[in-house]
Amino acid sequence: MRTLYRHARLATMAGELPWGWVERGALLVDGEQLAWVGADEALPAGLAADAEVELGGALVTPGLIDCHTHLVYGGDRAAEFELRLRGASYEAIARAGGGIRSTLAATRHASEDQLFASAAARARCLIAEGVTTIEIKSGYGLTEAQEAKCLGVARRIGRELPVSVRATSLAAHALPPEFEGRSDDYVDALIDWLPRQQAAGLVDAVDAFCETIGFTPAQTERIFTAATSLGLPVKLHAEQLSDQGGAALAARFGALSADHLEHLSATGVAAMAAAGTVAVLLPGAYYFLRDTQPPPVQALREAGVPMALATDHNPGTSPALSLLLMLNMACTLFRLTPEEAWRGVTVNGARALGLADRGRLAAGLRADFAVWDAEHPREMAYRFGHNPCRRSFFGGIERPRALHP
Ligand code: DI6
Ligand code: FE
Repeated sequence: MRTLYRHARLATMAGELPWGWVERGALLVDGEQLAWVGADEALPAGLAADAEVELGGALVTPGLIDCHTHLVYGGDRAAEFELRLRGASYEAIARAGGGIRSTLAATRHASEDQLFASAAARARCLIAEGVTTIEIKSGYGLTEAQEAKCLGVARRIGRELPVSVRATSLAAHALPPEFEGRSDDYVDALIDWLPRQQAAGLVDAVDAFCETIGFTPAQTERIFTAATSLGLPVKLHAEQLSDQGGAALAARFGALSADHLEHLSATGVAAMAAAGTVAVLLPGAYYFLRDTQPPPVQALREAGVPMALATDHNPGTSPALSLLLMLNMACTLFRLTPEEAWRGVTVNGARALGLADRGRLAAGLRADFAVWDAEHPREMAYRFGHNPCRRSFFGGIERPRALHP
């Protein structure tokens, strides 16, 4: 079945033109894929469609990609937010057993169905904005069974909702209380779980939180050695609160991405550029923690490091459920251009997940796209608190219109 979508204004995010712009464009969808993308009048005569859909000049972009989320967890941290407003720091709360550990307890208590219900509700918020691919990390279970429960919920989101899910094992997120004072033993344990997580089809990549309140570079290196020997790609929470040299370490392992990067050094930038590691910028966490040191965007830009953008949705540092809001924050807080921000949630978001089949509108790629009530995508970087997504297509199939406002 081939369907031709005509009379669209396309921001393909592909090719040489800014935005990959096509003023009067068309998309030919064949099954799950785009069979042809170009100017309306240039459609080759031999490409017959079984059906035609008139888009009436509407703006069409690739489906959005949220390449860094912690969507599966129990409870919330609204009370901790109040504590922080009264002066407690994120690190101090974490050291006192709050923070990630309080979410750990709530997640362990939650059933698989409860976790699925809350995570699916969050995923629907992202889907409403045209998101078609979501990365979901574990990291709030921290035992083999609990981590499997959370990764299983991530997989179930991908099965039951019209969205692609990439599942990342982040067992090295925090030290569980059972391992107090024995962080190396915990690293041994989580390395031992990996082959079984992989055999169960629960994991697409491995991540770690390399930080003074997380895991050391030496521990991260052990985790990465284990992951890469299994053929699993790695990613890293690097240089969020301090410079641990995490990005350079990640680059040495050919990491797909290094994420956060507020405290990234020039050495780290150079290492990422040489390795082709994507910089995933997370303005939601920067904003919510009231950080004052933005990531070195100009240095990343000059070095040609691809920049992606994500919500980092998590209960502690970024309870954001809008990737469109991140477009605005990346521009206002980090000084990305609207086009860079959009590349961050499309083509570079795909690259941060190692997915070559999406993130642009081009022949041969997945037919994941969104239709907007807007003249130009820069409007979505400019406005905030507004969702003009009207329709979206996932693998060539229109998602229920009720999912959109
Ligand atoms: N960095 C973050 O910002 C989140 N995880 C991480 O490694 C915070 C997670 C939390 O506070 O629950
Ligand atoms: Fe994160």
